Amino acid sequence: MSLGSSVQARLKGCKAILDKIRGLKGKACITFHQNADPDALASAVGLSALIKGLRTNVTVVFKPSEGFDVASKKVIQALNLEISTDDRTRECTYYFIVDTSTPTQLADIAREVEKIPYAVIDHHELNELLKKADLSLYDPSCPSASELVVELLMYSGFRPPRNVLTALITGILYDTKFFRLATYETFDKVSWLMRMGGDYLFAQKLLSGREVTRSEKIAVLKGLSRTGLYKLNKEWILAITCVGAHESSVLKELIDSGADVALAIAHRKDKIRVTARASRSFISAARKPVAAELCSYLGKTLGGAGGGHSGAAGVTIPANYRAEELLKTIKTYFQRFLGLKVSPLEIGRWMEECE
Ligand SMILES: [Mn+2]
Repeated sequence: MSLGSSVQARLKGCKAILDKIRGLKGKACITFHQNADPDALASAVGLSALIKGLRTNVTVVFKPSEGFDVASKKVIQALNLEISTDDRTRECTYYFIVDTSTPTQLADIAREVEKIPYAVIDHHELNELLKKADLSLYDPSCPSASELVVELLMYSGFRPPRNVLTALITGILYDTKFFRLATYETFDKVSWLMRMGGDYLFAQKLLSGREVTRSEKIAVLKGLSRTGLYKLNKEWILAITCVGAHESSVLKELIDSGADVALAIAHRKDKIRVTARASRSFISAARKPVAAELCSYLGKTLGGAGGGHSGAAGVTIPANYRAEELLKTIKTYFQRFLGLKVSPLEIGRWMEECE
């Protein structure tokens, strides 16, 4: 998709969603992916302010599918954001699903969403919710969902309160990894948020002062010590590890240390969660949304559901798969989709740890 055509599609999406909001009645519900990060949080908060601003008689409630992550909790508290959860006295008349690409990411809310018309505002690669959506504002080339909500705000003429503007800056900073993934449009939007009263410095401070807990340090060190290394043909490196928690931190270290693709496998109750990361250089050489495609392939093949972005994705599969079967499926993906042969470099201990 060229940038020109995606701008046009987004304008159309903005217009349709604003028309919908202007005609809303009853109770609008907003939901987003489980363990919501600041991008999901800010998108929801921005959208909620917009709906309330345009339709004072509409009730807006948040339906978090499984709560917020640590960074989001900090943003909510520091900016004093109002998260109005459900009173359950009335049914939702319309749903807005933000920053989410599969029904699985909505956990229990997925069943409810099925029965009610919904709009999708999202930027993930391969979105499975679009098929049944009433309306959508969707652009996988947009680095954050918050930017799509900012576009709605800019287009609507409504000016949200300062704390919401600042929250949207945190959403953008978070998903662009402090502008490393920014496009020129990202800067336009952050500039608009600042001109309207958003506090960039505060947003930045809120996200950067991260303390690493002892359990996270141990998880990272364990994850690294168990890692198995594989060659993808001759030039690329695949790293696989098995951890109990803090997958993203372990994977970040692996990619920073030179892995082109890194996978963390974690047993969760009756499920296995596979989290994937791919380096920028590998994605551009492959010309494919590698992490998202791999996770969606694993989901389809092993009976789960997965998705995400080209550089970061996840999939949940049933717990009855052994590490060896999983590795075989991973090998098939690289061979079939990318024409890359997976061969061991140093297999590490991840397989024993995963049993
Ligand atoms: Mn996002």
